[in-house]
Amino acid sequence: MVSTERTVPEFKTDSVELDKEEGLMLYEDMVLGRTFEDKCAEMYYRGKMFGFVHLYNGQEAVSTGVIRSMRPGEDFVTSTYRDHVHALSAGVPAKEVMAELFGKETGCSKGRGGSMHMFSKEHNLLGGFAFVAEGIPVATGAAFQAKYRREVMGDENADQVSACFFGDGASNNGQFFECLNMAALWKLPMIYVVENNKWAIGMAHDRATSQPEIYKKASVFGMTGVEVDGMDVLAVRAAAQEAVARARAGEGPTLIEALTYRFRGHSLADPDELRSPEEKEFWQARDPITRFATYLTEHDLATSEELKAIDQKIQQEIEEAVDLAQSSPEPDPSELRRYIFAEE
Ligand SMILES: Cc1ncc(C[n+]2csc(CCOP(=O)(O)OP(=O)(O)O)c2C)c(N)n1
Ligand SMILES: [Mg+2]
Repeated sequence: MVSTERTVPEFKTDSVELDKEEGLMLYEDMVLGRTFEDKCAEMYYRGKMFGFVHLYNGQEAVSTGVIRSMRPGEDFVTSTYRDHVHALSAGVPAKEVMAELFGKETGCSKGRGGSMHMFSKEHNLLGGFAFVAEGIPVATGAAFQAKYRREVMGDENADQVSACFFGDGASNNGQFFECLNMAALWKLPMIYVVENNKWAIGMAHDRATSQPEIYKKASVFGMTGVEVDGMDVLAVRAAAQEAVARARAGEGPTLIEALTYRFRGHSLADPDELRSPEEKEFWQARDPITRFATYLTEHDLATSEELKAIDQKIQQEIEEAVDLAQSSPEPDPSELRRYIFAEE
């Protein structure tokens, strides 16, 4: 089956309000994600990182569109094992994410986590999780504590929103349904973002679920569910802005289903032989970065020189991140058990 059959909802850009500064910020964030991960692939194949490494190429508009519509560093984010780009959008410096991938002490999880366990207290990134769907209850808990602080303990400043990112495969997991129930019941400030890239390793989404239109599952809980073109950062941003406003106003959670695609195999160890060339070409033609670059130039928000300058700046930043990762020390074996519990 070719996963091109479901019509992607068209997003009309007529009512989009976007100034140059924000346009360039969104572009830069997506380029950062893409360039960072292309470098990861290079470093992985050169034997610089170990274990499984899952890349996000193709899905950048989802991370950027949602996280950059929140208050990075203040609001909460949880991810999956495909977590590097969510960490970058949340503001974790590229050098800390790269060092973590190299298993170094300077990594955001002090080299103890690796690719699938990015964490940053400072940025309220509550983790990448290797277990499918594991971030969903964690983010739901973060949303619960914000609501509890605000409404029960009277802390006016506790208006944080939580977003959790997970895949189409994860949406068949029990934790998804349990958490949607609680979030709707208690009107939690939650945004559930399902990144439907049509595949769970080698399992086609349409073969694995009774209702492939995941956003419709929200209605069972009386929750708002929306589908968006996940290859269009402006469409994702519009859906996210509405969801953030709803959550912040105490009106409860939203389920956003972003229709997207990963341009690489499930992990860097996957030969990616199951997906058809036609399917890959269909989605490749919708590359969110090329598409947004065209939007910016056509709407006189940027020149191609300005975009090129951003590309070069990011390239430089990634080179510096690799240098730091290479030159940093590994964790000391005598500190093997350090950071298992929070330190005073
Ligand atoms: C609880 C659990 N079951 C099974 C696995 C093995 N596994 C790793 S990734 C994956 C597929 C998940 O697909 P999806 O949620 O669509 O995310 P994607 O990889 O497409 O981003 C599975 C089954 C796991 N990591 N955790
Ligand atoms: Mg998937």
